Amino acid sequence: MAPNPLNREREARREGPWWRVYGPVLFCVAIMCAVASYLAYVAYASTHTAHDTIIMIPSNWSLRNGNGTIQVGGTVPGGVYTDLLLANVLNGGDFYHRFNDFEYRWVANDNWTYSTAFDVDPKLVEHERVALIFEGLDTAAEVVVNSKTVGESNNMFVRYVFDVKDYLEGTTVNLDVAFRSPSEYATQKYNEQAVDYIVPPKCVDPAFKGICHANHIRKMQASFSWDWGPAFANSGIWKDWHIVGWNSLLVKNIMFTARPTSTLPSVPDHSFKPGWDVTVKVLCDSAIEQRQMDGSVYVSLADIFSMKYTVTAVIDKYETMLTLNFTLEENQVEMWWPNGYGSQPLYELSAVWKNKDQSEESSASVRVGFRTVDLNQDYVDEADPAKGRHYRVIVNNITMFMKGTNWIPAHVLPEMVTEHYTRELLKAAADTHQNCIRVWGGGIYETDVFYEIADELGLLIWQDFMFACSMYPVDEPFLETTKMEIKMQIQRLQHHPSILLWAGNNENEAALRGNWYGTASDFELYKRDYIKLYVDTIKTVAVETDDSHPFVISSPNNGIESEEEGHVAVNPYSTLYGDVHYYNYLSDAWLGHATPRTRFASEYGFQSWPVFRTMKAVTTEEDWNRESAMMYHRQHHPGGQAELALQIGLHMHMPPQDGSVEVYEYYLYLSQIHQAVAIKTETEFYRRAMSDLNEKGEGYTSGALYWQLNDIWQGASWASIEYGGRWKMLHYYVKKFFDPVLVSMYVENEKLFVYIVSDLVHPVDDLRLVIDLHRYDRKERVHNINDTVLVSPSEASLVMELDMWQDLQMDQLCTYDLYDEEDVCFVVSHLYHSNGSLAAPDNFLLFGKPKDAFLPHAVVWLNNISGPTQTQHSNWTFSMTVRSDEVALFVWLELDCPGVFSDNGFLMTGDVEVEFYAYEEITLTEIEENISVISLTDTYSKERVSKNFIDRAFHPNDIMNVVHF
Ligand code: BMA
Repeated sequence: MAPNPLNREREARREGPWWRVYGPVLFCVAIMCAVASYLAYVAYASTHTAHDTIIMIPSNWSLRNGNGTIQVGGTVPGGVYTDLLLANVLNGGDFYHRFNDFEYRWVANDNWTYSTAFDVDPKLVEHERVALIFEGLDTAAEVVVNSKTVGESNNMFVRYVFDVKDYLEGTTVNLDVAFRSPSEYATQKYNEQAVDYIVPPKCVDPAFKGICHANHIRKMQASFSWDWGPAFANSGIWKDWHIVGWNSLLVKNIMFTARPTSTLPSVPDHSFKPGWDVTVKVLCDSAIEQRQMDGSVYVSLADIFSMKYTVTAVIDKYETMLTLNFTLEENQVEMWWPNGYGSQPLYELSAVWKNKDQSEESSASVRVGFRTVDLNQDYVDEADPAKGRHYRVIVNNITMFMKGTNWIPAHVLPEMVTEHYTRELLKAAADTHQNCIRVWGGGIYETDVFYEIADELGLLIWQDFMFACSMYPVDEPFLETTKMEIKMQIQRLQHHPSILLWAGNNENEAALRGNWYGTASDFELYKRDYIKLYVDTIKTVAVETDDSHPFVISSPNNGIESEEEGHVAVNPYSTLYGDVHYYNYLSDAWLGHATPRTRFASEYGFQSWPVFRTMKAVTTEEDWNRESAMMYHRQHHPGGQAELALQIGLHMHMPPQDGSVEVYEYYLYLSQIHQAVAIKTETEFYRRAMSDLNEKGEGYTSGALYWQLNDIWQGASWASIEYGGRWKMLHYYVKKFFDPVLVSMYVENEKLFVYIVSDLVHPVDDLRLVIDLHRYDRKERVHNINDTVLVSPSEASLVMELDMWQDLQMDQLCTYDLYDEEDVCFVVSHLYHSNGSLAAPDNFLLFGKPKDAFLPHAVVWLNNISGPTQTQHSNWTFSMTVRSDEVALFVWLELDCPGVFSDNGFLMTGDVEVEFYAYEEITLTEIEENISVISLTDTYSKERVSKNFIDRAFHPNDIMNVVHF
């Protein structure tokens, strides 16, 4: 499971002494740097072609610490941690090994300088303007050219352009980028602010094991730690950079807005291709200040449209925006659709600037899509405004239920995240029927390639601005840099069809109203600051820069209602307005009785641990105990260990601690079962609530974004995918509970309610719904009820209401010794088309708790493993039959090869055919040697497992390595 370069490197390190391991690594890195520099140049040159313009990207960097005791090679783009790792200054195997976050903390506490020297083409300085352009500096740095300071940075999310024409004396230029320790810088800012008043939190919760004052530095907030991640506060030139000499305009971004010229149909009609009024804004860095400049812009859209515009650029403070309009006729382009609603056609849009005498040109190109987005907040009942407002997403005139999740940084060091890994994670979202990803506000504005992949996969992006779980300063420099950040990020990202909306912050309205950081005694002061930052500054800049996407001030938030209540609502978690983040670790998560019937659930979740194979890579034997220091170290959520133990213990037997590795593995596995069923329960609740209101006006739920998709490291977290890419049990459940058609069951007042929820835009009739009643002690169903049903489009409807005693006859069919009937039986749903194929994934509901249920021990084994074959999913598809001698719960298959199973974590009442889709070439023998299978009753006792193993007569080809170490 290692799509990430760091993991591959880890493998390499295990294999030999450093010189054998690092020799090739360093050689490869050197080659890669040279190739990357060249490719960066080519990439830059291809999107920003220049006639007379000169662009240079010198690549020989070195790195030294504050007092010069450490001097190593530097990588740009990159970061200090990676360079120190490659130079073997940081050791200890895997970057995330054990307590490395503590052991490497000194790196964040030191100052670091990147230096390079290069020869300058004398022609460069002959240009009107010569600038050093950094697409990203992380974070507080002084930029020094030939011993003179040319500029400073203080915001990781801002693009810096430093004028250097007057500093490039001589042929060789020395460039230093001197970064201040991020922790020391943040502390200084906090102290300076505290002279006036404190902008809290004073520090993160001790459970985070983090660094204080992230809110005082414009940097990835989670790099100072979070409740799912470690503190590794990096420094470095983390994005591309170059030196440019130019005379007129340098194109840097293209913004794109398209509005249909006719009303879009309210049911998707893929043959309908409306005309579009298009506005293209070409954003340029100008070589001269405050003048007008004549020239021309050539705009082209794929091979559909091209036009030369003669323009007079009006230059404002070195920045120029050229606005060009055109109209596309009907049938010229196809519409872009979110995942599940149609395809994602993308069109190349390019703009080429040429100055008047055509001596200079510069260009950029982006891929765009044609769609409309809206966040509708109409009253749910015009006649009764007290019932609140909708919060529903409308794309291309279709109201769509948002199914998705929240994205955090895929690694604490952005330079470690490859395009391949980003694609794998986003594809895992799309492959599980998701259509919306919230880029959460404590990470980074993601890479261009992240949004390009989202465009391709039809994933709508709810884009937070990077302010999370804190109060923030509002001094002038802070507001100034924030304005630049918001404007630049919107200008960079706005053209992507995947962008759904902008949101000002994560949970800061809720934090202020709920007094999370002790602000209540000075509420008015902090409220004033809140409004100054998010309303007066961020909202103003966002709305001025882009009028083509909705803007909301916070998440959670009551939308229009929050604004009407003065931006800090009395209850930002209102179920009648806006979105809600809901976490409840104390009540029974498998019942979910306390879940709020919100308009839009933008965060909810439960923790689990990665499986043993993942934990093993960064731990040693002494850590393999759920109470070990290591496990507490990697549990950053305050009270998280106890909450997990509570939730697991509510439903399953917690294996007694005997110090064995098996018991440790069982604990990790049980945590994943708890999480998968808990989030399934809650998500189904939200989906069932999409079509009606209760008497309080709650309902019309229109989105469920669980917390969280991915992991930043190997630790306790809410993620559905482990660090490295392995799907947790939850992610297999996501694929089922987000299916366009869901059969969902729950029990209330001794009745089984069966809903069908459909996101399909067309009705489906002639379906047969079967509810099977099963006992745990026999594989054949004991009763079934079936009916023909019709699935209405975009609707949740109650299709069966069964009395547990009269209809399901549980009092007769589910008795066993002294067990309650509920503890002996469970139900499984099937929905079939008339031709017998499945119209929805099978679903289940356990009436009792497995720990109270009569569960015979199940022996599960694998039979007939074969492959590889080529399928649409993978070139290396393996198939197998999973068998069990009894009903088996939460059957879990595991392999170390990157790839996914067609199903996992399932219930077995008979044989199950499963496929494994390997991402990389692997042989049948490797699969057979590596695969393992476990089910719930294996966790009851090691002895019982081995006894059953010995008792049974197996076919010699059957595989039954119940636990695999
Ligand atoms: C919300 C998020 C994150 C956090 C998660 C789990 O508060 O916005 O800040 O990681 O819940 O606690």
